[in-house]
Amino acid sequence: MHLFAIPRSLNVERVTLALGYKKLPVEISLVDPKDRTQVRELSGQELVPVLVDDDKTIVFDSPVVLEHLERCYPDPPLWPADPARRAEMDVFVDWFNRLWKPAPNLIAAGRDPNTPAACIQSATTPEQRVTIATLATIAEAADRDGLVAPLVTVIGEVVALSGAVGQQGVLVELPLGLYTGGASPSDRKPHAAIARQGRRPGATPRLSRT
Ligand SMILES: N[C@@H](CCC(=O)N[C@@H](CS)C(=O)NCC(=O)O)C(=O)O
Repeated sequence: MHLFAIPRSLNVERVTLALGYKKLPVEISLVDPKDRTQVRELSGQELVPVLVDDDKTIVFDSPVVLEHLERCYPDPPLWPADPARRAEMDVFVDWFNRLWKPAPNLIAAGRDPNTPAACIQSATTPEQRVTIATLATIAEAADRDGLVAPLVTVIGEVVALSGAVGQQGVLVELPLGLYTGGASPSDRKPHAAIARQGRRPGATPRLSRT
């Protein structure tokens, strides 16, 4: 089995940890971060980890690699046997992937830690819950507010709109993404009328693509 990797990659580490746990021998090739030719030719995409199994099956995307290893080499198992405990673990990993990991990764890549960020649970339904913070604090804030996966994380200046209009967390689907908050009286777009009324889109007809 062969693993294409880069150093200090959490996605690579979780695969190497799984390989180690399952005592599967592996040859590791460190990829030059500036030259992804080999990875692209093998897998059709540029990110690592990429696993080439002994039967030449090529697998990429670390959660998919873990599932592959579990399916092909079930002993010792990574997931609990009980279906409910398995589902709990899936939810935890989803939370980790969508919330805990992206913010520090973006900050490490140079994004301003004060960039507005929001987590939205059950978006567009009457159960919708929103936590607004910054890139540096969003994971902690969502945790404090008790939000659970699956959720959507929105990062960027669009998040600040919700504070600017002084309404709380009404979220309206837009032709090009999500609109958080209310709307100014002069905004004549259809989504603005709905946001001004403070209606929850889950309880009203959804806006359609225009
Ligand atoms: N969803 C993928 C993401 C893979 C990913 O983002 N890989 C990073 C390393 S952690 C990468 O190859 N980044 C390109 C680079 O660093 O140049 C996974 O979980 O494997």
